[in-house]
Order: sequence, then structure tokens, then C-alpha cells
Amino acid sequence: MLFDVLTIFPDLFRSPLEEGILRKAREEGKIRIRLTDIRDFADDRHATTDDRPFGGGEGMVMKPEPLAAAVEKVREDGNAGRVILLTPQGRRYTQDVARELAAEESLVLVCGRYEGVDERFRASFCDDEISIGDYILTGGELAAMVLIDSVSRLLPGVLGCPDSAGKDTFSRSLLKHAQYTRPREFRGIGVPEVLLSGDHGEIERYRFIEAVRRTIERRPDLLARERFSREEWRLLKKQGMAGAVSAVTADSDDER
Ligand code: 9D3
Repeated sequence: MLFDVLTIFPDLFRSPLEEGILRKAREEGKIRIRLTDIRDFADDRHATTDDRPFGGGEGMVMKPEPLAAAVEKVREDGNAGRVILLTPQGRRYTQDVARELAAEESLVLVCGRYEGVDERFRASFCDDEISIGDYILTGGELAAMVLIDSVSRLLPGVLGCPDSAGKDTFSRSLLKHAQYTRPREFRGIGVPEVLLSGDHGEIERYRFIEAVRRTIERRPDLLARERFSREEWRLLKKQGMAGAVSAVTADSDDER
């Protein structure tokens, strides 16, 4: 997958992309990331990328011409993909959106700064607008990195184990059960006995119940889209949890 990133701070991207799984994915050619400095497309001596808003008011607005020229350049360089503006006004980023983007061949990510981009650039050049959540960042760069990271790990061969992308929290909508590793006792605190039993069926059932317990307690909203099998409902009933789960899930009565 090809990502073109348009930004006035290309250096912000270097270290996140040069370590760990993303670095390996780049080395193996599974992702390619090109950084374009929007300032290189400014047309004046001072390489101006922002200006004061018409009509007055606080802050600065990103000028349309350098942004447009930068998009046109990545088009010439072979990126025909969706142009995504990272903006607080975009649709909310979720794992479903990550999956949707992972199906694309290439993307162009435009990082806004200041109070935003000129409306004419947004309307004429952007195919999609994304926000990563309801909190205030200083610009779109960190949002673009979140998107690159979450999309890349969904691509075939990027994670070691072919199943690890699909099996985790947000594809099942359950939080992960508590996890333990050595030592068996840490500062006087042990490990649940069942995890040491070697009974893999019993361990799986225990972990399922603990995952549901955590999800009800911390993120009941996630359970709204979860569906359970007959066997899972049987386990939930046995634990006296079926009522609490029924109250928040989408399953119809015949599964219960
Ligand atoms: C006057 C209101 N402005 C400042 C508080 C609005 C504003 C403009 C620009 C707020 C943040 C930003 C910069 N943020 C982004 O460009 C951004 C962002 C974000 O702030 N939160 C979540 N997702 C994103 S994607 C891009």
C-alpha cells in the first residue's frame, strides 16, 4: 500500500515510521510512505503556507495553492488514491474505517495545521475527511500517523501471525481478559489457578468470561454490537451474567 503524506512538518513522521512493525513493513515492501513538504510548493520567497482569514478572526488558514500543487505532484508521481483530509470536522475514525481504508491501493493524507485549510481546497481536492476523536490536537500529523499505523497492521503479512489482526479486541468488540506472565508470584500476588492448570478448554472459557466481565464494567457500549453463540450464552448463564449482557447486546432471544 502506498501512503503519500502532505505536511509542513515531515520530520514529525520519521521516528514513528523508522521503528518496529512499520519499519519492517516498509523494509519488506508491504507499505511505502512518501513525505511531501507542503512548503516546497509555496510560490513566494518566504515559502508561505498560511494566511489570515478573510472576514477576520483568530488564527491562520492554510492557503489553497500550495496544497493543490502538492496533491497534483503526488498524482503525477503515480498516486491515484483517495485524498483524505485529517480534520476535527471529519467523520470519526474507527476500526471499521481502518478496514475500509486497508482495502485501498493507495491513499493521500493531507495534514491540516493552524485553524484549518481553505474551503476551496477542501471542496475541490478532498475525497474524504477524518477525525480521530473528540479531543484537540495541534494539527493533522499525529492523526495521519494513527491512520497509517492502524491501516498498515491490517495488510497481509504485516503482522507476524496471519490471524492476530482479526482476532483482537475491536473485531470481536470485547476487551481483552487480564494477562499474566512469569513470575508466578509478584510482590505477594499470584496468578489465577486455572491459567496454570494446563486445561486449555477451561482456560478459554475462563478468559471469555473475564473478557465479558471487563467489557461490561469498562466499555458496555462495545457490547451493543457483539453477538454470542449458544455455547457462550450457556457459559454466561452459568456465571449469572446473562441478564447483564442481554441488557446491552444485539442478539435475538433465540440465541439466548
Ligand atoms: C477555534 C477552534 N480551533 C482550535 C481549538 C479548532 C481546531 C483547529 C485545528 C482544533 C484543532 C485543530 C488541529 N487538529 C487537527 O488538525 C486534527 C484533529 C484533532 O484536533 N482532533 C482529532 N482528530 C484530528 S484530525 C486533524
